[in-house]
Amino acid sequence: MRSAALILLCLPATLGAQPAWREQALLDLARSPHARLHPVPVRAVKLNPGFWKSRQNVTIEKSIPSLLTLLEEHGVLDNFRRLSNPADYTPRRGPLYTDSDIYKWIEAAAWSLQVRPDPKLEATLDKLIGEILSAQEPSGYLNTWFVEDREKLRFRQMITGHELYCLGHMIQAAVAYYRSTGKRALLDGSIRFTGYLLRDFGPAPKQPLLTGHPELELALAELYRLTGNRDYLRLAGYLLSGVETARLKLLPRDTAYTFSGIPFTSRTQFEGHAVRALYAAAGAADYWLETGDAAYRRTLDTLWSDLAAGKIFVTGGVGSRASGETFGDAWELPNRQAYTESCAAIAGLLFNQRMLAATGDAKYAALMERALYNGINSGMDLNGTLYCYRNPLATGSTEKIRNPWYNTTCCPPNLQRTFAALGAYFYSTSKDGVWAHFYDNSSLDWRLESGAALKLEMKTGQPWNGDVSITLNPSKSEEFTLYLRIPDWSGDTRVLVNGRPAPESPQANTYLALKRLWKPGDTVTLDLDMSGGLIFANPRVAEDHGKVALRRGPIVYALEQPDNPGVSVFDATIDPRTPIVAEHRPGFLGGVTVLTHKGHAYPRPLDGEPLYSAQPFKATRPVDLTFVPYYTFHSRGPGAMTVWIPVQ
Ligand code: FUB
Ligand code: ZN
Repeated sequence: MRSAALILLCLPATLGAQPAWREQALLDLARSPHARLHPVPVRAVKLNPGFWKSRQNVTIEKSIPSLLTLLEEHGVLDNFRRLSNPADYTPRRGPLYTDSDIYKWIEAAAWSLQVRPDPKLEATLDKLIGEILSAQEPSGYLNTWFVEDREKLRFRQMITGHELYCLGHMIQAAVAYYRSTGKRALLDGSIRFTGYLLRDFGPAPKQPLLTGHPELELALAELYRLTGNRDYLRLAGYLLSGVETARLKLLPRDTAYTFSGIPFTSRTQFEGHAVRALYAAAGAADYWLETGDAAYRRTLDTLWSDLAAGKIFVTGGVGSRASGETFGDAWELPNRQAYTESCAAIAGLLFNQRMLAATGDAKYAALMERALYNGINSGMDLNGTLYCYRNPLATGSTEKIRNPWYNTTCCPPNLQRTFAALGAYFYSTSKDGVWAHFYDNSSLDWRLESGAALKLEMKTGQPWNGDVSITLNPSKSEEFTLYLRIPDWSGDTRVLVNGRPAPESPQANTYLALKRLWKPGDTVTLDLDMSGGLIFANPRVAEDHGKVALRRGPIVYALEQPDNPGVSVFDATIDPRTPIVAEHRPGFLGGVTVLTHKGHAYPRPLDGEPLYSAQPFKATRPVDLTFVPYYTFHSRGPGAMTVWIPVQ
């Protein structure tokens, strides 16, 4: 194992000139030496009317404003105000991590300003940021929990205390607000707090540090990218190096649960708290993007395979056990008991986003897409005011999964920051061209890395239809490569360039590289294979054995009670010999394609049948089944729902 001190010495001291704030990407890898792909700024991508535009609209118009009201009602802002006003005797409210909720909300609102400038919202943000910073101590320390009687506990409860988790979200909010407005107040505040850490904490003889809830690692990497100050990356490396196990007297159960405190590079599987583990992996991927450390790459590959081979739900959700909010064993993927926190799916998205940037391998984009369209999208309802903490794959008739508020309200602003910035996940550049990762109506207004301006317009019926048309408008004719993601689900994809078949045949789950002299007005069309259909789980997934899930394009479907009167969704079976028919219903659930199927149910409802029988139960009663996109589940209120259906 390399010592922390050695790791620190190996890092070069400076980073080249940083782009102006308006030019900085969502994840700014422009100068990251080990990034193959470079994300684009949020403002460079406009989502046009279509699937994601309506989700983004509802986020900006309803979800972000209504959550601020709720955060105010629950005292999250007052927790700061009371500290700067000695006459205010209001007690602190909420769990110890509420500071992170307002920071995440600020991040979401900040990204939204790039999508839709809003002077009133910006003025609100300025005011809130002023109030938050008024509570910052002269030392730079800022946390509303570890004050007054609890001041003596600062950095003494590092497994559970969330101090560094809150700082991580403060930094991310500050970076977003700076990139959206050029305003530095919150950024300077977060730099002051980070400076406080750097002074007193680190390898011996300084005091030891543990993130406890990883998140700061990602934030420090981004703060390094923004400022060029390598000390921030060194601190991330120190946290990931996990060299303080002995000084902090950490037990194996602590380091497993928190996914911190032992060398990240010694990890061989995902375990413990799912959000913590996946944020740690995202932070470690950031560290690899900056350092190229091969041990990190090996560990990240091992962990990714562990996730993809046995620990991710078909919806892209993650986290099998509600108790402790943890990963389970491989293939332990329970449907109704699934914990699958919205934040865990988002953390998985962030991990895969970084792996994709490092490698350009479509397998990472496939997992991003699976989560985005399903297990993340389900986290916020169609009206933008109800949220899922858990996103199970089956519910009973009375489970209330969608709620306006959670005392632990980490998920709502996490969903908002994802949807507000979503366009920037769609495209990247590399030194040889431009990459399209996902397909929706959108315009890219950015530039190639040669410096030539590039406008690109994408028109599509995705995710309901397979047609995609892309018009490229480079400022002048230029040779570069257009990398098009051929989705893992599209077995037979046709690609035409200016009406002629692409020189190479597209392969599912790869990027098709179209290198040519591109001229203004050139067009590319894709015909994605929407035939879709059944998904079978590895038989080791005991819960799904003998069952199938339905998928069409990137969308996973569910059988919900309101669409299937006369049969319990738990008594329905699929007949694999009978077609699954897609039918678009423009006015239904915001406009969706439903799937219908002539399946079978048991002659009598199973809840009236014996628990055990010497004869097999046979579903012989023909029934018409209608499936809706999983992400819309419970749009009509709580009710029975299931993704996996037995095959008869
Ligand atoms: O602990 C802070 C947040 O609350 C975590 O990220 C979530 O999993 C929830 O436990
Ligand atoms: Zn959450």
